[in-house]
Amino acid sequence: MKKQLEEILVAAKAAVAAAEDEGTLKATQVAYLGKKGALTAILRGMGGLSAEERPIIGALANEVRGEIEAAIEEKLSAVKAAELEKRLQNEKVDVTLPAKAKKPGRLHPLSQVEKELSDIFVGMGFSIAEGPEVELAYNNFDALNAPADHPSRDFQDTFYITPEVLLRTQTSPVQIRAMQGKQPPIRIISPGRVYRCDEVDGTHSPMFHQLEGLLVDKDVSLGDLKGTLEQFAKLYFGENTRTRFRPHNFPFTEPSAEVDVSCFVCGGKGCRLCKGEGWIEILGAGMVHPHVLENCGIDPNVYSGFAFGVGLERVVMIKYGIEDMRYLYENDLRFLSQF
Ligand code: 2U9
Repeated sequence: MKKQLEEILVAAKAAVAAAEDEGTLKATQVAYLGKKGALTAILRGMGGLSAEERPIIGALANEVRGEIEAAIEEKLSAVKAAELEKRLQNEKVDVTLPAKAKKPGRLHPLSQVEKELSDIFVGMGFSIAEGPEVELAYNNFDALNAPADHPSRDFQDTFYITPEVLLRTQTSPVQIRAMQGKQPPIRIISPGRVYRCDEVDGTHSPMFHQLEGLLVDKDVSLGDLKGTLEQFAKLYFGENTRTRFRPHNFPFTEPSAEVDVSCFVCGGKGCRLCKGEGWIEILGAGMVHPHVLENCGIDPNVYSGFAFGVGLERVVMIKYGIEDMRYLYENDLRFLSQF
């Protein structure tokens, strides 16, 4: 029996040494120390031993059990440590590897210019006003002193939804809504989309963007308009920029003007951008027509105002030397990522 016990010990130690994972070690434990295991079978046979032999074999059997248990315990912690080490190796993150470059997005050039212009006028005390793109013909034309036979009202120039409802052709109805709601002082700008029945080409699109401004108060003069737009031109195009007002005609302003700025590339000498003129047309403006004030419930004998409008596509194209407006709508990243 002593020999059998020694053989069991050798075999169990060999099995433990050969085991490489927790499962095999557990199976080895059952095979040697479990209820139906090899050592238990020996202990069961001890009944046939003499009184002298029994304690000796008993002590040896306990010793063997202890050794097998200790071997299993030791190997188990070695296997667990190895498994942990393997997992740590596999899950290792090399924090020194260069990160994947992120390509940050940016605002569309039209949005950038809208923000730049808005920031200047907000800095002068104007608030930003918005309104619907689907408008009443009354707010878009009648209230703005454009009579029923005005050419801009033609079906060929305006997208009508019904005879009374249309896609706004300018952002001026936003200012009409502002005046209908309150008495002066009013100082607002209205950036936004507008729609006209135009064929698409390098300088036309049926949808484009405007930014208009309106100031109504007591004693507002043409001098205030000139000062405001001169200051705007200097802030946007540079301190040395000069402005020029040329007489024009709009139904909603009287007097009206087209406003040029001295060319910011050549300073007025004449170059490719200004087509040799030295001047670039940038804005339309004028004193709000008394009929427009009256239409909105504001007394033109007490109040006066000025208004101006600028096409944002035109400003973007001049600023960046873009020759065809269609680039602005194609959403081609090769174009957009340049701004
Ligand atoms: C109210 C009264 C008057 C807005 C104005 C212009 C002159 C103008 C053009 C610029 C380029 C249109 O996009 S464009 O083609 N705009 O020349 N706009 S005065 O006048 C107003 C607005 C609101 C109540």
